[in-house]
Amino acid sequence: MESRRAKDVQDPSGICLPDPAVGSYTVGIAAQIPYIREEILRVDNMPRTYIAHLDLDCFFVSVERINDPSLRGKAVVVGGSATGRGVVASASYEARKYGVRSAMPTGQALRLCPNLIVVGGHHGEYSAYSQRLYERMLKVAPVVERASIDEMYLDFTGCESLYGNDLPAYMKEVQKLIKTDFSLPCTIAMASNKLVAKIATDTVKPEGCIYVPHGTEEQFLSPLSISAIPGVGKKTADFLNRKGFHKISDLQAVPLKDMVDMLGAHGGWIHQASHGRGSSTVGAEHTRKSISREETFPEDISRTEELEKILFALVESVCSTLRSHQFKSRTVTLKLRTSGFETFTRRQTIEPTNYDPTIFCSAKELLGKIHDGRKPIRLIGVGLSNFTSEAQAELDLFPKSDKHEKVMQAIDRLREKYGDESIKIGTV
Ligand code: TTP
Ligand code: MG
Ligand code: MG
Repeated sequence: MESRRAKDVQDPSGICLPDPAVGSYTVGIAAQIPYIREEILRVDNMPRTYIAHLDLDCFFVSVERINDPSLRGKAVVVGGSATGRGVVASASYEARKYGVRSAMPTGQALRLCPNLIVVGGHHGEYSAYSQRLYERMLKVAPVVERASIDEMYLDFTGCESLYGNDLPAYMKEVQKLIKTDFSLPCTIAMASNKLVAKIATDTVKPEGCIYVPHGTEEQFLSPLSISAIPGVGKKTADFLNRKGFHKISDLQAVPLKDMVDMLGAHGGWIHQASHGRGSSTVGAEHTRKSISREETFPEDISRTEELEKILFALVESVCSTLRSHQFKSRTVTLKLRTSGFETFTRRQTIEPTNYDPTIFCSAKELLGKIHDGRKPIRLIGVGLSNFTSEAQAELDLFPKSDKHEKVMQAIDRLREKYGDESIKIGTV
């Protein structure tokens, strides 16, 4: 039988790699795990990447404190009711001293902390703050990626001299700016990649600021608990603990092959993460193929009118982002999760638009198809995709309503000047 010899193939990046079809065992794993291949392809003489991860501190509580300053300095949670129903969405750091945490039943939180103040949520407001902060951060960093309602990555690569060759000091300025202009406390971590920056944020919360110098990633991670790695949930942590792994340094000592044998492809990811290797690609929102927002409710909601109210706030938020990038969307997706964790999605194709009422009508219609007005719902989300530029949409033979566009442009200008709450569109 003809023996197959590993032959080199020229990768488009210019680096020679063994042909995965005939490669060694390591290449076999690498071929199954795309990010390992990505690591191999990374070229050394690239500019240093400076990625900041920003996460607002006890976000929902912080917004409530803006509206009611008497809540400052107190043990407060947003979510659930004073009678103990529902779950905690956000807990103030004063409440956390008693062991109160997000996702904990409010009744349990009240038992741990009898003086706890329980506040209902204002979801539209949280989305509005999130949107305004994102738009402000687009003026601070050249590329910004929103990771959730209260966190984002900012890519400062190449901006060192612009900020006095002291980006870590500039992060403190950004933190101050957010406190002054938005009255929101936040934590910022800067590192060479998104993973290390995200892990670092949690080590200095609240109101912390940290820089993990390039080349010290492994050292920084080694004393941390394995559960600090995003993706190491309770199940994986318990499994690894049983095997005697507690700190990230314990994982760093395990060869890739053993890690993959233990946990499959997930083990490959954990191996990379434990060594502080991660992606430093920060995606600008306008390069994304979709824009979506979702809300998990502190208490399940069944009433259609209530769901529609929240849905409208979400639609306003996604449409405003869409317009800021001069895009129109052809596809509207609605997501619902029931109290029993069943998730439903439905989508609809419409004429390209970025007009809130049109997208809301579509989302409302989708909601009517999945929700019977009785089932308790814990999460609702809306997504827009299948984008076209505003200019392209005009060429797409769809009649364009000039009047609607002018109204929305005027609304966006007013919101920019006076804030998102300054003007509201009726949902009737
Ligand atoms: P997080 O950033 O995870 O939490 P946080 O901002 O309240 O606190 P931290 O200082 O630790 O960052 O989530 C952001 C918001 O998302 C949070 O304020 C409320 C909401 N949320 C939920 O509704 N349910 C949840 O289980 C979690 C974790 C968050
Ligand atoms: Mg937060
Ligand atoms: Mg967060």
